[in-house]
Amino acid sequence: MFELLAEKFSSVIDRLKGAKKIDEKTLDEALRDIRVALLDADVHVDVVKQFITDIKQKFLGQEVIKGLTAGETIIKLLYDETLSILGGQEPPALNKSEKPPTIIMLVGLQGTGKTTTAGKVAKHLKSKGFRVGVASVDVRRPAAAKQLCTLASSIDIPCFVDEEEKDALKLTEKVIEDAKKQGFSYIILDTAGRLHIDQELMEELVKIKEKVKPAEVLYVADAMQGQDAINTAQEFHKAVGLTGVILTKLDGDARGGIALSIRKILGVPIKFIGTGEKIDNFEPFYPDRIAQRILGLGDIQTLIEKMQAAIDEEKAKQMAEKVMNAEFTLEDLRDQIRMIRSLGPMEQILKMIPGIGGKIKDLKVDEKQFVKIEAIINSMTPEERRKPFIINGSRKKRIARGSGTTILEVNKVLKQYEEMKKMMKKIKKSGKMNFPFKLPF
Ligand SMILES: Nc1nc2c(ncn2[C@@H]2O[C@H](COP(=O)(O)OP(=O)(O)OP(=O)(O)O)[C@@H](O)[C@H]2O)c(=O)[nH]1
Ligand SMILES: [Mg+2]
Repeated sequence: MFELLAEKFSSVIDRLKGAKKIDEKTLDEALRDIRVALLDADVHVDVVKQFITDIKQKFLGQEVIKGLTAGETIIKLLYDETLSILGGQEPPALNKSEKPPTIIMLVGLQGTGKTTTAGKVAKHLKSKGFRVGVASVDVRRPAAAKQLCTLASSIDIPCFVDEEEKDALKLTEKVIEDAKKQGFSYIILDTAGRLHIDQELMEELVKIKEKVKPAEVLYVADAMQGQDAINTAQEFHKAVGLTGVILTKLDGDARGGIALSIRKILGVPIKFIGTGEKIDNFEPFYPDRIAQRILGLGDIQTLIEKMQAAIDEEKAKQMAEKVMNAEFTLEDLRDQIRMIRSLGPMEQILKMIPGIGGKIKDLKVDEKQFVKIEAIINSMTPEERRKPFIINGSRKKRIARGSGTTILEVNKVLKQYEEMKKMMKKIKKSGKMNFPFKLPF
């Protein structure tokens, strides 16, 4: 899946990559190719239109991203926009009922993979430690109940059916009542497939929904079905009210347009994907993985690293300038502490420095000390942080109270800061750093 899109995108990306300048004509050409690729992949025409307009507007309305060329900026925008139509970075969570069991109802056209998916969802939740049961209210197909229970027993999950009951609503009442007595966290409810949009069958689904009050009504969509599936999904959404989508058969060689369209068109997220017939061929929907598959994983990672490097370099430069101008304020001290602490525990960081590692076997760094320094600086007003000389007795008292420390400790931080500043002046004068370099705390 997505090979076709990936191929087309990568040829556009290769063309853009090196470009330092991009005029509107080049941009339009690239976007035209992308538009054709998306339409060929069966992405909904409204989604394609919006995608192209957004990228063009964003590119023309912003500066080139720091650290990237103009071409790379477009690639980054393509990635961001793809990610956004897929639903952001993280897989969306499952809705839960206020009190258990949470009922997850699966609906959709015939043969899209509802029953298989019921087993997959059950196994997924069971592997997370939940007690799960499955139930079938499919009265259309005689073998439907058996199919679900066979699948459930293969993964050791209780199955609730009643092959005698032919009335869907009565059946619903019965199986759900039975299942609820078992103290499950989740019950997955498999429903009968509908071949066409059939008013009567839709009403039946609505009634089942009213009866069981599911936290999720998930539309099981076959990714190989293209545009038609989207139109049907809209009908389902209108009639029954969906909370999300599960895309099945993503392992097929179809064009994959539905993955890029369905969330935008329905306004509900894709929660899981099925990637094969086996019960383990199933995973939460990670928009970033799909976006990277379409645009080329390597390309995106390189871009992100380049941006990161540009940002870090910029920060380091600013800091060095401040040091050289001896403008180092308490705010800068706090930033530095935060930065160092974000790297990990202090002892480990110090041990990684060549020449220090072996010598400080017994070194104990009191991490709490850093927390305290931060709290003290946080309790100062911005003016105090920039001009510490204004901090008199009553201000010290307020800062100590605000940070849960003592005046003594506030004094200590101010002294340490002064020492650091002095040290920096020295570095500036001599132009070099003297070792051993002693941290004042
Ligand atoms: N390749 C592939 N096949 C799948 C996937 N999910 C389901 N299938 C297959 O699709 C076919 C139909 O699956 P079912 O689970 O019976 O579909 P259903 O929606 O319950 O069908 P009805 O109850 O008749 O509406 C089976 O052959 C499954 O093995 C998937 O993610 N990938
Ligand atoms: Mg079925």
